[in-house]
Amino acid sequence: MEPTRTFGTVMETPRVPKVTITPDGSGFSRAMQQEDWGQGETEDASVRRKLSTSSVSSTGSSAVESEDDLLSDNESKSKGIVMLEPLLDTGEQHKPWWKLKTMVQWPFSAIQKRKLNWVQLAGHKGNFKAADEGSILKKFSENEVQSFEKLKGDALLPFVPLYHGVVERDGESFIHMADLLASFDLPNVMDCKMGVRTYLEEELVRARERPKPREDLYNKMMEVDTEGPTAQEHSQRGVTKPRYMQWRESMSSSSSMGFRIDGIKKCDGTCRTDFKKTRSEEDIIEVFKGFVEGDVNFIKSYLTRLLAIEQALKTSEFFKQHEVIGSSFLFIHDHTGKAQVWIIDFGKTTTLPEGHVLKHDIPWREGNREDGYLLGLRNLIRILEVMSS
Ligand code: I3P
Repeated sequence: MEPTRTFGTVMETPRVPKVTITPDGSGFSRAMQQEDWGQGETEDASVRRKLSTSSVSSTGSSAVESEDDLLSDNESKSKGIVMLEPLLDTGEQHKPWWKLKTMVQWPFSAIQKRKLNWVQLAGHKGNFKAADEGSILKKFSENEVQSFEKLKGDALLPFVPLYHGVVERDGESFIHMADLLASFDLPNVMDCKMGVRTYLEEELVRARERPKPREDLYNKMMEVDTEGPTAQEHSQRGVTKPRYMQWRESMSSSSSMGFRIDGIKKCDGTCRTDFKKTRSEEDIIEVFKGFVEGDVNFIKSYLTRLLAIEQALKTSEFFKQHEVIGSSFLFIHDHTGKAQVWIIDFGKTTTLPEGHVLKHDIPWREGNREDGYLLGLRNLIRILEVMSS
């Protein structure tokens, strides 16, 4: 029997298989089947085509493209499908892209697992390609590239993935960056999306001028709360993107706390994104406890790192001059005791006009572009302080 640590204590308990919950609301778990890998060339090819004709990245899509352009891609994303390209030693460019439900148990061998350890969490459904050992390629996004360029020499540099520049692969542009998981052995990963607002003001303006109700977002809303959509949204079976995002923020802790837990991947390969209604401090603490399996040392390490980030933000010019939307903290730890927090995803991080700076800790009113990032960080710090004491 394997010892399982609970918060503050160590108990002997049988190892219970982790529940795997699909983000598409199907509500059941299963290991990934062979058919998930080889499903029809046609669908793969069509998704690949869509990807290759757009600059969609995990977070940068909406700023640059209309909702129309994104819809079909979003349909697959909203079903929890992430696109991964296997890192194989030979012929990798001729293999089909693998379709993976984000919520599956990994059926990979240990070596494959290690090679795919950069698998992203839901909520960051960007398109990644394998690169040289210790690095990954992420679908190009102008905002993200500009952010990385400006972060060179900024106080935040030690907290963001190492950026190696933009590279071309198979006719597409990718951002070449460090694989944050590479130095971990079977890492546990948690993604917390920062900010009280997760959409850009320009998305709001666009939706107002040209409302585009989306059925996939309506369905996602219905999966969580059948009373979520308004009568009109029910009748049109669609909700606009900002409306969905605002609803997501209010259902979770984004609006109230300035951050939300978006996904967790444990070292056993199980992955959860069913945190849409995780809003209260108590619920958040429970999730953190489960994530670190009761080991308060991880909480302390995370806290130390968040405090360092808070200090860096105070002097960061980049932070002052940018509206930081949809960026996350990636919490990573493994059985060796190593724990880190990284700031990731700058696809929706936008430069403010000359002379405009943000406080990041005052309420958002349309036009002020405030993001509530610091509110989120302070709440996270406070919660971890409570836990570590
Ligand atoms: C998604 C999440 C993503 C967002 C995506 C949403 O909702 O808010 O951040 O992508 O929009 O569907 P959920 O977490 O409930 O799955 P962006 O941050 O890139 O806007 P999308 O469907 O337009 O990709």
